[in-house]
Amino acid sequence: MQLINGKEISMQIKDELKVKVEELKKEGKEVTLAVILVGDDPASAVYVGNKKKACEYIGINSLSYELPASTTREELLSLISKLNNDEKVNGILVQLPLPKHINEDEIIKAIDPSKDVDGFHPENVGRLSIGQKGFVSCTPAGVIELLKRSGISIEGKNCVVIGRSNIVGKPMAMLLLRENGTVTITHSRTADLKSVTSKADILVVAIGKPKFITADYVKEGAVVIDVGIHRMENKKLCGDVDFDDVAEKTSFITPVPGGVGPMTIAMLMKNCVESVL
Ligand code: BQF
Repeated sequence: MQLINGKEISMQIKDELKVKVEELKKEGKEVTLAVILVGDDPASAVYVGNKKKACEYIGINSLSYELPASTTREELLSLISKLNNDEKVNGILVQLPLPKHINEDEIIKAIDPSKDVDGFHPENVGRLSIGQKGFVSCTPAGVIELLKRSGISIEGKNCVVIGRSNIVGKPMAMLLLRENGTVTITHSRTADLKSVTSKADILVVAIGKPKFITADYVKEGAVVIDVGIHRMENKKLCGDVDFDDVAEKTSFITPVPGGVGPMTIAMLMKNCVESVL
C-alpha cells in the first residue's frame, strides 16, 4: 500500500503557481479572487480561511466579503453584479452552502462564467460534458491531478464513483471518462453497492457518511480516493472510508486529512491563475 500525500502534491502545485504569478506580475498582470462568505457556519469559515491563506502564499490578491446570515438574495446578487463588472476581479467564489432562504442555483447562475473559478456555473458544467475548455469543479479536478502525479493511469480502468452530487460525483465521472476510464456512478439507490465497488480498479468515494467504506467494498490492489470529510466527537477528521480497515488491501489510498482536501484548494488556485490568461 502506498499513501497518496495530497498535502505534499498540493504544495508542489502551489509552488508552481507561485512562479507563474511572479511571471505575470512582471508583465503587469495581477490575479485577484473575490471570496464571499454568507453566515457563520464554522466549517465554511475554516474553508474560506484555507483559501485566503493559499492566495497569500501564491501571491494572489484576495478580496473578502463576509456577510451576515440575514443577507437577502438581492443584496448578494448586487454584490456579484458589482464584482462581475469589476475588471480587476478575475475570480468570484461564493462559499457553499448558503443560508436556506437563498437559492444556490440562482446565485451560481449570476456569476460571470469567465470568473466562475469554482466551475459550478451551468455554462462551465455544460462545457465539461461536451469536452470544451472551461472551469472545472476543484475537488474532482484535484482527484485527477492526484492520480496523474502519483503515476496512476486511468485509461481503460474500471472507475467507480460513489455519489452523484453536482459538485463532486457528476463532474468526477465526466473527468474520469475524459481520461478514457470506464465509469460507473453509484448512489444511495444503487442495488448491491458492494458488488459494484468491489470490481473497481479506481474507487472514488463521496458518500457523505463517516467510515462507511470497509474492506469488503474494495477489490484487492484497488486505488481508493476518499473525498469525504467529517469531524468526529474527538475533533479529529475522518473520511467516508474506514482507512484502518481498507488501507492494507489497496495499492494506493488517500488519507483524511491531507488527501483530497488540500488538492481542492490547489485546484482553486490553479483556476484563479488561469482566469487571467
Ligand atoms: C485537509 C468542503 C464539504 C462541503 C463544502 C484541506 C480543506 C479540507 C481538508 C478545505 C471543502 C473540503 C472545502 C483539508 C474546502 C476541502 O487537509 O484534509 C483543505 O478547505 N476544503 C470547501 O470549500 O467547501 C466544502 C467540504
